[in-house]
Amino acid sequence: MKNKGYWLLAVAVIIACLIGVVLASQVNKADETTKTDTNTTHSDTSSHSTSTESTDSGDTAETNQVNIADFAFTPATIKVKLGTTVTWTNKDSVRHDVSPDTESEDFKGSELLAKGESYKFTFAKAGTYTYHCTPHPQMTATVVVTE
Ligand SMILES: [Cu+2]
Repeated sequence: MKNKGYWLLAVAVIIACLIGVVLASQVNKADETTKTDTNTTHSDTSSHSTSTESTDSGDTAETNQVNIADFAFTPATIKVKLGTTVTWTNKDSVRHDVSPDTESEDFKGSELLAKGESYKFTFAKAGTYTYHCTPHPQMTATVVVTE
């Protein structure tokens, strides 16, 4: 009698597991479809916004002034002529720096800049220089130096 009870229990557990697996797979499928749906709408809106951004002012600004504010370098990409001195000014109360992804004589990084402090560097060699902020590596930007 006891054995029968165990068997029933075992069968019930197996059935419950199977139902669980079937339900889970259905839920996953439903999730995947909703995910792909939202993805397509997201990519739609993002492509729209990027196109409006590029028509407004362009992602690349021809300026030698870069503001560091709200945890971002603005403009993120600047284009300057050879021999230009670029000035970065920190407007955040948090300290930031200008740290070249590849440190060299062509682009030397700054110390940490407190609020209101500036860093100047004169580019003497053409090239595309990417840089970031050491304490906040998600802050990235680019200087394009043309002949
Ligand atoms: Cu920073």
